[in-house]
Parts: sequence; C-alpha cells; structure tokens
Amino acid sequence: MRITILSGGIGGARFVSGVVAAAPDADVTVVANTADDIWLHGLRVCPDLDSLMYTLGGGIDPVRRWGRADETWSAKEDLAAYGEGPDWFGLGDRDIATHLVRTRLLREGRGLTAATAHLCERWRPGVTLLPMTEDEVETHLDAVVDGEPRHLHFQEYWIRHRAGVPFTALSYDGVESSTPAPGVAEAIAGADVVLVAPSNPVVSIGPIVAVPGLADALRSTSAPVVGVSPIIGGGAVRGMADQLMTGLGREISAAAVAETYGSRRDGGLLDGWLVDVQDADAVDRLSPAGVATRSVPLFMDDDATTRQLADDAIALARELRR
Ligand code: FO1
Repeated sequence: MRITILSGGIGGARFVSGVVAAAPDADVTVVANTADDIWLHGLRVCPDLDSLMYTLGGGIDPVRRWGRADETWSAKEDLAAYGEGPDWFGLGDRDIATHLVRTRLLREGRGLTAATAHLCERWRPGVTLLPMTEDEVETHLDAVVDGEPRHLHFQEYWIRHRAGVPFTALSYDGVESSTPAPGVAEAIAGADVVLVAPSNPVVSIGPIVAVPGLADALRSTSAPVVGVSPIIGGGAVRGMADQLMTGLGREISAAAVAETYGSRRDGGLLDGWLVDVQDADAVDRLSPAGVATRSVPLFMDDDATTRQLADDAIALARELRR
C-alpha cells in the first residue's frame, strides 16, 4: 500500500513514526513543509525535514523533539563570543554537521531533494522524505517589535518571540513562483492513501498546499485524503498554533481546521477527518459538508497511542476507498 503523508513540525514527525509502526509493509512517502527553513551563518537549516529525518532515524532529542540527541553547543557559544548573531536560535554541534552537508550539496547545485536523500542514506528513516519544493519559500509575519515594524522570519517569531507578538499579516514568501519538488505530485497522484498529519494548519500544512499544483494534485488524486486534527479541545496540542490562528482571526477548533482545508466534495482537500473524543461535536458539524469525521483518542503520549492513531487514520481511509 502506498501512503503519502503531508507533514510539518514536531507533531507531524511523531504521527509519521506512528504510521511507519502501524503499516510496516507500506511504501510511505512524506512531503515535508520547507517554509520554516532559514539561512543561518551561511548554512541552510530545514527544521521540518530534520525533525522527520531525526525522529524516524532515531537521532532526535527525545525531550526537545527537535535537533539531535546527545547534543553539545560549543559552536553556538563561540559564535556568541564573536557577537555573531542570532543568539536566539539553538544551533547544536551535531545538527551543524547536517546543515554543512546539506549546504555543500546545495552549493554544488544538487537540489534539496537530492541533498535530503543523501542525508537519509545515513539516517535510513524508512520512508521517502521529500521537500514540498526545491525553491526557497519562507514564512514571514509582519509585526511591530519594540515599536519597529518588522517582516519577521517565522523562526524569529516562533523562537525569539515565542509567538507572543501580535502580527498583522503572514506570508509564505516565494511560494507563488515555487514548483513542487520532483516526485511530490506523483506521490500524491499515485498514492492509495493520502494522510494530512496533525501539523500546524497555518505554518506547516498551509505552505505545502500553497505550492502551485499541490492543492490540485490533492483534489484530483484517486486516493482518499484523511486528515488528523492538530487541535484538541480549544487549543493546540503542544505547539503554539493557537496564537497563530487567533492572530489570523480563525476559530480554534478541530472542526474549524477541517473547514479551512475544505471537503473534497466542495473543491477542498479532505474526504475524512479525525478529531479527539472530546470534539465529537465536530462529527455532526462536518458530515453535511461531506467530510467523514470520526472521534478517536488523538493525544500521542506514547508509541502505542501514536500507532493507534495512525491505525485509525488508515482505517478511515480504507473505509472511504471502497
Ligand atoms: N525551537 C525552539 O523553540 N528553539 C530553538 O532554539 C530551536 C532550534 C532549532 C534548531 C534546528 C531545528 O531543526 C529546529 C529548531 N527548533 C527550535 C524547532 C523549530 O523552530 C520548529 O521545529 C519548527 O520550525 C516548527 O515546526
């Protein structure tokens, strides 16, 4: 069975590991968000690709759930000693090796897909890991910081300001002229099942479906498209999605996220949607729109619950495929 998953962020990586555990014989392709990516000290850092690669490859730090286990911060300390900013981004020594290899390959013109495949030769994630695009797309937010209007990179907003500054606009800079990375549209068109991970709808799934051609690929694939809500109750599970959604004036609920994605019957993305048991009201709200909604335990607090959630998503997709 060919499963294609759209994923970003820490929750997405965890969900993908559950799918791999639940469907060990499936051929899994993950389309990763790259709009979090950032140039730092001349290195290209790709947080969502690396969270997936490290989580699936066994190298992730188990507490932070980003960056490498057994990490040290000597380079970061000496960069600070040189007054070489930014000082708010946690650049670990082991993680820097990933960025050095990736940046060399990009400088040689190999492209982000080939660079990612090369890094995965070491990590063996057990999935095909694809960037959504090879073009540079970076999420920015227009905010006023200390009285100054800023066009903040998402990482600065997220890490330095802990998503705590009000913003007036959010943009995926460069997405209009981007094209899907090699293999991405094919992985969606050729899938038996497409899953949308419980990732941040604004900064993780939003950029992926904004890459010209990918929303159409999702609408036209013969595979059922099943998503998992990143919102349980009235709030984000662990990220700070709620601040982002509030900033955009969006209702923070499992049903509202599905309505943002839209039902495939009405030209949107979803055939099915999983919500937590405490959001069962979404089932009646979404059914008229043609989104088959099930309420199941959504909190991934260990490997067993994560695998069960993946099982539930695959089961709903199978039910919708007939
Ligand atoms: N998140 C933080 O909250 N603080 C950090 O210093 C930080 C550093 C970092 C370095 C590499 C990397 O791949 C991810 C890192 N993250 C950090 C997480 C990152 O901001 C988020 O995982 C995504 O961008 C949001 O999905």
